[in-house]
Amino acid sequence: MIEADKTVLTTCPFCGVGCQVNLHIKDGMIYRVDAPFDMAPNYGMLCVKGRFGTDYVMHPSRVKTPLIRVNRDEPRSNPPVWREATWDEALDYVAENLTRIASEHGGETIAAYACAKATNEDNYLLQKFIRASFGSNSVDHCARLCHAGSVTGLQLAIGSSAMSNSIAEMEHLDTFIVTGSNTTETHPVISNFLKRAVRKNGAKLIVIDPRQIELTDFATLWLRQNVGSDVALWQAMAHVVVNEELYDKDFVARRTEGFDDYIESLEHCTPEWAEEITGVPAEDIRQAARTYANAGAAAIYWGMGISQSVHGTDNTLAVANLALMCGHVGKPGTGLNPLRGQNNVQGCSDSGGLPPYFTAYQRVDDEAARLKFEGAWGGRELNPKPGLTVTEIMDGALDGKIRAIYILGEDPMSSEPNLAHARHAMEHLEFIVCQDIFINRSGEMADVILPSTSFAEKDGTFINSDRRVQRVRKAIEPIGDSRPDWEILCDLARRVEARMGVEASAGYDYADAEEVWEEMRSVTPDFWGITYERIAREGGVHWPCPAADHPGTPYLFEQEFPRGRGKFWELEYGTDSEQPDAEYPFILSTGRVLFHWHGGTMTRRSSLDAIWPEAAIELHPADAERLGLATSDWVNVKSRRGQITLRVLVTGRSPEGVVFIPFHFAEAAANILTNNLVDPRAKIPDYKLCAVAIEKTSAPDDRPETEVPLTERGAMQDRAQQVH
Ligand SMILES: Nc1nc2c(c(=O)[nH]1)N[C@H]1C(S)=C(S)[C@@H](COP(=O)(O)OP(=O)(O)OC[C@H]3O[C@@H](n4cnc5c(=O)[nH]c(N)nc54)[C@H](O)[C@@H]3O)O[C@H]1N2
Ligand SMILES: Nc1nc2c(c(=O)[nH]1)N[C@H]1C(S)=C(S)[C@@H](COP(=O)(O)OP(=O)(O)OC[C@H]3O[C@@H](n4cnc5c(=O)[nH]c(N)nc54)[C@H](O)[C@@H]3O)O[C@H]1N2
Ligand code: SF4
Ligand SMILES: [Mo]
Repeated sequence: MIEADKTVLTTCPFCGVGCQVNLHIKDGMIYRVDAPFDMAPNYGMLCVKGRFGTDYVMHPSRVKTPLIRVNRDEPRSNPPVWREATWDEALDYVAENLTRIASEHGGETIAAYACAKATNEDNYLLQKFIRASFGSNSVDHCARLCHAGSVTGLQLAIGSSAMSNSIAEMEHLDTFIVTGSNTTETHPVISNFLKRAVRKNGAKLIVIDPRQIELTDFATLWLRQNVGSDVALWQAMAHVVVNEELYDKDFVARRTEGFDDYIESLEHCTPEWAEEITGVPAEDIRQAARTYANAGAAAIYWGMGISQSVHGTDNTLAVANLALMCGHVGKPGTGLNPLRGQNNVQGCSDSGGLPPYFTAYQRVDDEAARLKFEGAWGGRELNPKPGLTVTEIMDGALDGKIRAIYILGEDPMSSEPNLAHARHAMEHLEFIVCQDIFINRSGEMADVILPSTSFAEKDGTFINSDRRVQRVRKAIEPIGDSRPDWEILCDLARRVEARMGVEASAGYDYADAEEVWEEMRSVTPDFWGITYERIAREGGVHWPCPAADHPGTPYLFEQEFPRGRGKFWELEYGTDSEQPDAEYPFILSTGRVLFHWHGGTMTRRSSLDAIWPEAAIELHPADAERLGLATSDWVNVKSRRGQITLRVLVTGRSPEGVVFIPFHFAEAAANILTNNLVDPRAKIPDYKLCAVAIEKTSAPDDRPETEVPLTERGAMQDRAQQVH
């Protein structure tokens, strides 16, 4: 029996549930992870990633010293040749190049990717540095590739995009809809609460998803719509609610606007009309609408199936229209709940990691907000023009609008759609800095790697999916010469300011992460009442929390919406997605599996990789038969953008004509195939729909057969889901 030297309470670094974990430390190593039974949000539960996946922290390939690329005269796509550098050398080199580019081409040609894995304190300082030193507001992060559709839609409908209700309400639900969220694999602990609501409370669950996910086993009703047809389905549900007068007249009158025009626009959206488009029987649409509308309280949870679409904004508006109509917002057990993905994606947005906003959605083009930040940041003049988004930054690299990118813990070369386009854009850049714990695919194209500490080696805060500000606590010493992100940024910002000869520094002298939080809190009314001391006492505090004696806000919009009244938006079903044709006859949907994380930078360096070591394409049995394919056969999958090679997993989870590939595996990167077409308003790519062709091939020489046969892994995944 190992006895811990110490046990440190902190927050899981993987998903937006924000589970509280105890790291058990012996001789500077994490040797065990468990969870306290008395703490929200997870009350002792953890999924396989939180419990067994944090060993990436100690992987030998952690970057241990700053690295400078030697072969800069070669194309960026060539394998990098690195030389180790001291911190002084590397930071001076970065400061020199960024100041030079800013003076030659203007500060606005410098862009940054904030990091939904890093802390609020880290991200606050990144956006402060980029905005204050370079006058550039082009600071964005992976939320653009994630909930941008949800955010844009919800801003239009109600003026706020955070998840409206808390995780704690979930197990008491009465009725709820889960759509476009494979919750069991992506928010496993949340899915436990949802399953508990069904099992223990007898709650009614409606799943709306083209793929069979584990939650369909718990559903009263499963609507299996055609990929990308959501708007028609929700419009038809609204049609039923209006037709049968099931809407909440009082709520509509008191809290909303635009209802009359909206219902007029719905006239043609009958369930029969929607059946044609969605493939869902009209009777099921009626039943779903009645179940949701007639409930005393009903919640909607959604994920990437709604957001990641060329009509992600419309999808979200369609969802919001129905919720507003039925009055299922602003009360416990209701709400519009986009489940946030990354451990700190909510916090990264809240900390100012978005082009138009300082902290907590204070706009850069709002003069009062800007003057406040100018005052707090040494009087540096700030740019009132919102900057570019992630997808625009990539395009900007191609036309010279963007010359340098500072990437804090993101991996566009795995996560962007149409990687050939992304690679081309990266190749065009003059200067790329990657500040990460590993050299990921994007790092391989960088000029400099700055090694940061992982969550286990630093202090700070994360904000989870239900807006709960929680602590991250240092448990082990930094690996090698790595330093906390916030500290690196301060050191660099001081060097840039020295070169620019600024009169007054924007202020980068902090003793610790808490001092950074204190500054953030002082300029952010929504965080005012939240201190490290209070988080230690209460475990976590839900923002908005405007005063020390304010209890925090577990659910939003009780009295009114941030935009005043909730607004109904008229919608027209249509699609701009790439459609399958004779040459590319299958629809490709991409997403996740339980054991892996995004480009795999972390999980493929953890013990989880042994359980799920290889990419596979899910193929419906009827399609497999037609193509003469069986599980474990190798196939080439081709789209108009590129081709990958991987093995087949025959399963009825995907509907006929639709294939699914997780995007975790660099050797068969799904994003070589995906399309960089975006939603015109949210700029989010169409990750859930592009056209592909499949052909049988032989095993590639460079890809060893893995030890666990695919069939067994499929079964293992099913078992893992049942164990929770
Ligand atoms: N294990 C693991 N967990 C994760 C992550 C991870 O990489 N690995 N990433 C985290 C992040 S950042 C995020 S954003 C979340 C994402 O969490 P999810 O959104 O749950 O993840 P996806 O796998 O993208 O699955 C989306 C769901 O959308 C469905 N879908 C596909 N097409 C459509 C459609 O046209 N309409 C609708 N309504 N649904 C459709 C798919 O069948 C799938 O069930 O997961 C987080 N959790
Ligand atoms: N085909 C397809 N593509 C997708 C999606 C999809 O569904 N399908 N989903 C999209 C979505 S929802 C998302 S959110 C994006 C995710 O895309 P990314 O955010 O680009 O992916 P991650 O692999 O999570 O990148 C996190 C990086 O942070 C590093 N890191 C971890 N901890 C720290 C830290 O403390 N400090 C620093 N500096 N670095 C750290 C990790 O090593 C890793 O390199 O992918 C998108 N791409
Ligand atoms: S559910 Fe999410 S936060 Fe909880 S242990 Fe799993 S990955 Fe970590
Ligand atoms: Mo995400």
